[in-house]
Amino acid sequence: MRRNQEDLPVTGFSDLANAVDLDDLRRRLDPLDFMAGWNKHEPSLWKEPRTAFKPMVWRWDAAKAGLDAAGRLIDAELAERRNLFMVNPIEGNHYATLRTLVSAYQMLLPGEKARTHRHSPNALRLVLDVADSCYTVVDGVRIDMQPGDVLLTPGMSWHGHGNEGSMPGYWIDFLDVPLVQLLEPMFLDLWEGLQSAAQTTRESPFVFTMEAMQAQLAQAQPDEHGRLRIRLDAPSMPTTALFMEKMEGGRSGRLLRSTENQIFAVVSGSGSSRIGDESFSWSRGDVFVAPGWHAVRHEPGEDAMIFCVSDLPVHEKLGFHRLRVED
Ligand code: 1HN
Repeated sequence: MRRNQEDLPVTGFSDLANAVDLDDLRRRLDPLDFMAGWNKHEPSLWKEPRTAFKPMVWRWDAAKAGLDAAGRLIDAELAERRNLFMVNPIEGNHYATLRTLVSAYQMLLPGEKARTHRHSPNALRLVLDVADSCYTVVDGVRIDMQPGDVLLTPGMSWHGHGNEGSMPGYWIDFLDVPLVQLLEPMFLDLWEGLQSAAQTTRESPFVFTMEAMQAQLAQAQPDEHGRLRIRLDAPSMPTTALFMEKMEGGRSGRLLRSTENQIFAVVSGSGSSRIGDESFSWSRGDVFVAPGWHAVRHEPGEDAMIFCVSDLPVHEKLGFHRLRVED
């Protein structure tokens, strides 16, 4: 509601000047929408990060069963996107997976189209199970999906999906929507139906194929923390860092604590990870998350590959990033 100047309390400075004690002064400041800094309800600063978001795991077998049931009950046109969001179960949250990021499992049935739109949030997907002819159209270019591919749809790029194959297609979406909601530069435009594709390709700055990532990993040297991981070269994604990490069964990693928020998706293999004080087991298709400043250690039970989406570039660009080796 718009407040007019006339609705504002008429409070002269003399009223403040006449305050007899601190309680009285606070009462007189209240209607002027001032809060006395010595009277804060809760501290505004603290010694170390203390995120409300919780470490969590979401299971692919449950998500698949949910999506298959949804496939009987709602079509992609009506749903706009048939997806299951991974909602961090903290008070007051109905959407975000972590403070800045959201992820969802999505499914498209054979013959279905998910109509084209564009929005300021940056999006990407990790392909789980698809057969032939399941694709995304990004700015008029069709990119066919293969399992393990990472497909980018940067902010304000037109994107929609189609499935002309014989099997349902399943993938995991990752977006910086909660960050955009916080900063508020949200824009959305809708296309009429699915944008047609003038060309089809598997070679584009918007797709990292499993073959290409495997080849790059085969050449990679362990990083300073002993991780065999590559960072996907994605300059079109200013808010997220994308990593593919290969792990050897039985070989645990270092215990690392970083300010970034991290979502991990299991591409292959199984194991468990310590996040903060908890331990989460995982296998192919599962998604688990480490909110900022939680110590993380991966403990693969067998050879595994894990994809990570992190808001690291935001922390780095703003000068907030810190990383501590805990062991
Ligand atoms: C979106 O555009 C897609 O294009 C998936 O498939 C998930 C979640 C929030 C906002 C936009 C998609 C999304 C989304």
